[in-house]
Amino acid sequence: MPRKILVTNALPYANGDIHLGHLVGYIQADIWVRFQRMRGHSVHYVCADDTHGTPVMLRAEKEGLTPEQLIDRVHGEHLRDFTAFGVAFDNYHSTHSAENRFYAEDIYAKLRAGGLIDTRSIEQYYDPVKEMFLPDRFIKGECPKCGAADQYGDNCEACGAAYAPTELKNPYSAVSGAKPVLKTSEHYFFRLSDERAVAFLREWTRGTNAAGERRLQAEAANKMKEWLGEEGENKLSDWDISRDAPYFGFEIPGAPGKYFYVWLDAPIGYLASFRNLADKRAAEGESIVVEDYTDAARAATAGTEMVHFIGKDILYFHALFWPAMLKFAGYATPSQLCVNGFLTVDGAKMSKSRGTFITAHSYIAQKLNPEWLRYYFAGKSNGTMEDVDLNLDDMIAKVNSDLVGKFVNIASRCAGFIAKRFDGRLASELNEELALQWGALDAKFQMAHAKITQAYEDRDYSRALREIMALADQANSFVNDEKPWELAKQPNNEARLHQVCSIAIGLFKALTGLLKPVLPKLAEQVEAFLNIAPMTWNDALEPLAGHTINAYQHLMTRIDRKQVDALLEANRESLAPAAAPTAKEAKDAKAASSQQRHAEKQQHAAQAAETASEHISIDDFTKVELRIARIVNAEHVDGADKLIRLQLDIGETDDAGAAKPRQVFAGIKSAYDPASLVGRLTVMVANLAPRKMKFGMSEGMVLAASDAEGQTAGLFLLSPDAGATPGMRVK
Ligand code: B3M
Ligand code: ZN
Repeated sequence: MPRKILVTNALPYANGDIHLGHLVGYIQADIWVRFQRMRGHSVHYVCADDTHGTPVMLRAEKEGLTPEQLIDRVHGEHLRDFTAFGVAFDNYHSTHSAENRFYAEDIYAKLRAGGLIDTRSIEQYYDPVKEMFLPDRFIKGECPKCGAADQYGDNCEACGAAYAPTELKNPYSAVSGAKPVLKTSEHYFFRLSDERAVAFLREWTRGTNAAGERRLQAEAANKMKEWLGEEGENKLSDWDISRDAPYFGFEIPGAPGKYFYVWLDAPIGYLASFRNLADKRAAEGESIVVEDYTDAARAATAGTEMVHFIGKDILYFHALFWPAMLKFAGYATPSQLCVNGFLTVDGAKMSKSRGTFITAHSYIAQKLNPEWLRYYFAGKSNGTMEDVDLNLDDMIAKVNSDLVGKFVNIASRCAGFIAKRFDGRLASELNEELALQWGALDAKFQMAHAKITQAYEDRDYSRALREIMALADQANSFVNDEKPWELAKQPNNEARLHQVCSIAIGLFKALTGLLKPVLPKLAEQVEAFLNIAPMTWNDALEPLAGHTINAYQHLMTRIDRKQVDALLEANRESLAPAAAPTAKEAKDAKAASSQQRHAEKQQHAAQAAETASEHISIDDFTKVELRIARIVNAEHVDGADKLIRLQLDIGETDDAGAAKPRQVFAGIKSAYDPASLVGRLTVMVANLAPRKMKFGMSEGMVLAASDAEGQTAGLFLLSPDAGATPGMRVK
């Protein structure tokens, strides 16, 4: 029975460019969609721009546009970029659409009828000049903990403290510079803490999809456990779903001047895009029954699935608010969440000054082949939430050796003979010995096929590609052993040459079919060259005996390091002062739990790093309090393979005047025997926020040197010259 799956990708914000960090999740989803379709399943694949909220409103104003004009322009840019990378949505819609308003109002009305909407007065900062309430990210001031200047309203990038914007010292509005005033206003809340919601989410977490696969990856399920707490416990807080005018969004019915918070209608955009798709298709005479996917009862009968691909920073919204909203509005809940990690480039956060904050558009403009990146990202995707690192040298090596050196090479070495000597016709029979060889190779392909199928299903594309490349190795050894270029020079070996090349072309066809979800463009070129219909998953391994193929056309070039350098250069920004960071509204959810705050903080940090310049001021440096420390004790930690527990004397004492060393867990066990450390001096960061670890509190950090890869060359603790004493400041 074919599966009926609605697949979505997270909706990118309509106020920024698509960059390679976005593409990880989109390429992963697109590969899965193409694979499922090749298998004969029915898939609708939709996405949209996430258009609402304060940042879009302010950005439009800055550019002298209406929000509608801004989101129109960005919509075109986003769709252009996805299309260029082969991410082939059936529909790319917008959350600022009639369909989205309909679903948002419908879901809200049903939640309200179900007693899950509350109103409450809350006090919030208000910009008296701009006459608007300020999201946390638009309030700045001095950190209440460490006093660092110019910190955002929710957390301090200097000391890491999290706080409410009202705790900032000398706050000012990042919009107008005015001193904000506290103002009360009525907000609407979705009662996530209702015990019905908690009970439902516990059960939903444990579910599986139609293929029997778990709804949530192991790491996501663990997060859910953490958020939901133990059975009987209720750790969820209600969710603030309204914002006051002025706001770019949908006004809440019956609540003039109140708007749905952008995150309320963002995921509803999945449904809106799907409805819009169905309407477009209906006009072309094709019918998609939307309710079979959206209505809880009908979806259960129809056996449809809804699968969301998202980044790990928005798990909280998709695993708690979203399923609960759908459930209590009578809508079908998600069958599965596929969560991907963040992208790093050459092991570090993407950076504008290094040129590693690479936009999708620049990659295309520099004429790099999008399928190189698809192949590389696929090889780095294993179906978990782990971060993905784009190592540019590694990408060059992989693409050149796997795709050009192994895969394309099979065809380029054999196709010419078929065209020149045999009129483009593949052999229809094999001699006994070659038939045996072919049989053995075919058996290997058949066996691997099942494993590759499972790997794609699991979104473990790296495993799939390893299997496929092992098959390519087999095919290459066959060609290397048979040496068609030598057969071609020998008299009376025409038949063997014909058969050998035909076998090789058959294997090449099979490899192409297996790679097709990852490399759709290349596969299309190969299908044209082989003169065959678009391959499905099951006919990839069908032999081509006696078939006539077309002339071989060049399929793929190698990557040249120069192209990659030019790409970095094109993305490198001068060391201009950091641009105002794009605020993300996700941050100001008042009722956010600390876990949500944590996820958001990670996002802020990532954003800050994206926009920060490479230089820091002396003030930034002096924020780090470095002190000489004496290691007074060092010991192994039970159950930790990397850590040593250190007691560090930096001259601090307790109330009674007794020495009070700091406890620090240091990841230096691979390099040091604890006994050898006792008594020596080193340098510690003394004002790092204390961190609760599994083994106890860690109250700082010691400094050690290591190479870029981390530790292949060892780890080296720093020591001061003779004369330094515990507690001295290092500056
Ligand atoms: N626009 C946040 C993000 O791009 C948000 C996703 C919405 S998915 C419904 O990370
Ligand atoms: Zn601070």
